[in-house]
Amino acid sequence: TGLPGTNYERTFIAIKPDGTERRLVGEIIGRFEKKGFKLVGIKILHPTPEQAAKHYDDLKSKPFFDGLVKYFSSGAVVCMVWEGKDVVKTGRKLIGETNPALSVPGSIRGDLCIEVGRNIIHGSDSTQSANDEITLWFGETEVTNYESPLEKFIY
Ligand code: 3AN
Repeated sequence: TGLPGTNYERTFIAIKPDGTERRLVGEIIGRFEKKGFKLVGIKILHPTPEQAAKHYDDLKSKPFFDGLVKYFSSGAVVCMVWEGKDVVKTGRKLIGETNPALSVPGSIRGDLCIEVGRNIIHGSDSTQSANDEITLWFGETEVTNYESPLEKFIY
């Protein structure tokens, strides 16, 4: 974005209520951190059904939409912004396929969950939806720009 310390693209990652409830927050953050991505925004909140519906607006014609909104607004969600080279695409790889049954071992869903309707984590599927989702969940002052000199060991 041109701001100091902001050299790469960003993605929106959310740990859904089942992930939070199952105490997988540290595990999931650890995987993104160990990969080398930079955490630039984080908060925990209990979404309203309205917020959940807005977040999944592109899926509103799907038969599972109502259940999805109920699930996403059923408890505490950890909302994060992660930054790094190709973080949108690579973040999706770390997460695995939408259906955990098709997710390879080693991926978050492949290792940690079973059901598509309880797949513990969300990650933006494009840089466009990343921007939209970051704007939906975070205020401008809630996402930081900080220099990370140790990134010279990553890039
Ligand atoms: P992803 O989360 O991998 O981007 P999307 O955007 O197609 O996948 O779906 C969003 C969420 O909707 C999924 N994470 C999952 O919780 C739910 N979902 C997707 N497909 C189904 C399905 N066939 N049945 C039930 N829930 C689904």
